[in-house]
Amino acid sequence: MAFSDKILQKSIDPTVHQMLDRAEQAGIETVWDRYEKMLPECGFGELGVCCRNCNMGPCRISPFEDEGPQKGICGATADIIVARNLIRMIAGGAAAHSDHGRDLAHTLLLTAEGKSGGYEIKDEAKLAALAKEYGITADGRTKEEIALDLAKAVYAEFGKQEGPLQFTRRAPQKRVDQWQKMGIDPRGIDREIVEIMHRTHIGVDNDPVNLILQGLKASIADGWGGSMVATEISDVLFGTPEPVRSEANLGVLKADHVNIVAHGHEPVLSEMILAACSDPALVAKAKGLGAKGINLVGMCCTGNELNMRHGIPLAGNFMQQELAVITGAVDAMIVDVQCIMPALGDLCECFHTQFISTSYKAKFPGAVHMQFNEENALSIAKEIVGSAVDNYANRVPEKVFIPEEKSDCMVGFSAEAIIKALGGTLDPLLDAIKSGAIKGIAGVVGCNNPKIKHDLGHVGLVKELIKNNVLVVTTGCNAIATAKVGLMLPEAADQAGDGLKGVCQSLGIPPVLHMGSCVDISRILNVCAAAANALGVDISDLPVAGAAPEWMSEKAVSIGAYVVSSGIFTVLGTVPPVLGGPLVTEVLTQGANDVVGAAFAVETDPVKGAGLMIAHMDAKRKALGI
Ligand code: CUV
Ligand code: SF4
Repeated sequence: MAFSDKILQKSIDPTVHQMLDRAEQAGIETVWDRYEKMLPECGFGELGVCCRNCNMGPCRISPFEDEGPQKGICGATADIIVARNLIRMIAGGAAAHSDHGRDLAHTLLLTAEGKSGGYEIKDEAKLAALAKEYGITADGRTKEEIALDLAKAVYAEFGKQEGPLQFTRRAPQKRVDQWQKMGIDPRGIDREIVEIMHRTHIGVDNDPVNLILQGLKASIADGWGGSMVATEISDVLFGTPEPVRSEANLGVLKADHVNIVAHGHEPVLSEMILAACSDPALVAKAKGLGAKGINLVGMCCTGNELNMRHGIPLAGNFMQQELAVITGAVDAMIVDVQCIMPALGDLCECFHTQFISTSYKAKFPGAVHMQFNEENALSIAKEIVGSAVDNYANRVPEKVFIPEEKSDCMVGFSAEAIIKALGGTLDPLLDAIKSGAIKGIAGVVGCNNPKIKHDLGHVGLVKELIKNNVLVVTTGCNAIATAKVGLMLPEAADQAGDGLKGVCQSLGIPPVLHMGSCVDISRILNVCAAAANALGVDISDLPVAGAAPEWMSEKAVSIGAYVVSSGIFTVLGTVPPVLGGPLVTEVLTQGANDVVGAAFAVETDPVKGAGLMIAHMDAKRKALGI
């Protein structure tokens, strides 16, 4: 099939070309069309100089020094406005991740009390390790008793008035000392987020640097707090991921099966949907309607959670959520929270797809709401899946077109699984770094964004890194992008430089390791902390770097902030709305080095972005004398 240049330039993924062509023929709009209609995007917003924090405004600062307003009505300068807006983005992102973490703590609590409907404690070793970390005695107690104490302790982290957050103490002592010196060692997770909202209210904090420090503090409460809670408690309840084979891309949909897409973030829902999909009565019902079975696939981070733990196929990343519906083969799109486009409502009306929302926190126009709760989790999940199965009868075969493309992948590299693959300690990895076989480790993460050719940022950057012997660890939509192009196969070692190739071949691992969903960036922090502790240095001394080549969400802003606060140089592939504040821009790209030993860079070209990361690793290697 030949596609127009207009379509080809939107993505590197052939399934996207096919679906966009279909959409065009059917006169259906997608995120790319809406993006084009939005152009030119608001220049004030792009620069971050628009303020709506009080009703004397809205105010916007002129980008020209000798023309137009240079201060808001209250007197706020461009830097004040930019800093306030930026840390409000961090508050939004940290709140999203941490509320996800809180939901997991809640599920653990109910499970320990015997009140949850269908959950159990799957990873007792992790439960014991976490209990020890929190000073909870395990001797002679049942797993439920231990879990109850742990759930209460973890729950308390959110509303704690004074610090510290327990998991922050996994960071090297030098890092913690520096956070304390700068006043950014966080207290309760909720408290830091609330303090951002307070300090950005009109007439409170009007010092851009002071504002940014609070942003970093809240972001640390996300990365080493809320997100880490989400990851660790998910592992206790659902199992710590281990290497497993799977598949990725829209080709995982099956024409002769009931197709259910689980989209969103929290495994609390998706784990139960998975359990319901193998319910014999529901499978029989699907067969009774002429389907061969029920095919559950994942989208975005909930997809990553299912993929890492169970090898459930990944249908696609953020920019493919509408495209899945456009195949005409999706009988239900089941969502919970985060990164779910409200556009899905109207779109599903053009097809038979049932759009099912499940969280009281996230309702959508055009969706059927089936409220999920932990107490009756399995029975509600069965109802939801039952509804999807019923809807198979409404599928219009002439409207079905499923692209063939999909790739195999090997996923499930939790920190524990990586250490196991290395033979029980991090030493072989550290030795490979010392010898130079591996130049360093890059965490490449984050969303898709129509501002960048879909997946080009992700794949272009990752390919350049592995070619230069950089081991890549990944989460989120980058993980899905790299899985789709086969970079998560051991055979992809062929695309790596000789040193990395040798290491991957001897261990039988891919050069790109899937570490999970966005909250699982906490797994990357844990690996970095363990490596730094093993070498007796700070994280900022390691030859490591981060990148978010196609980021778009507020969560990504919080992630970037905590990764930099953890001492890791980070490259952003889309421009953050800060350039209207020269001081803020300087602090983020330079000054942060003096505060947390790392800073941001912005580079929209993926190959050049990789180059910045490699140069950073070379400099860190030199400083370490390796
Ligand atoms: Ni939470 S935050 S688009 S699904 S990575 Fe994907 Fe990941 Fe960004 Fe959202
Ligand atoms: Fe304008 Fe200041 Fe009000 Fe913002 S807080 S809208 S800059 S007056």
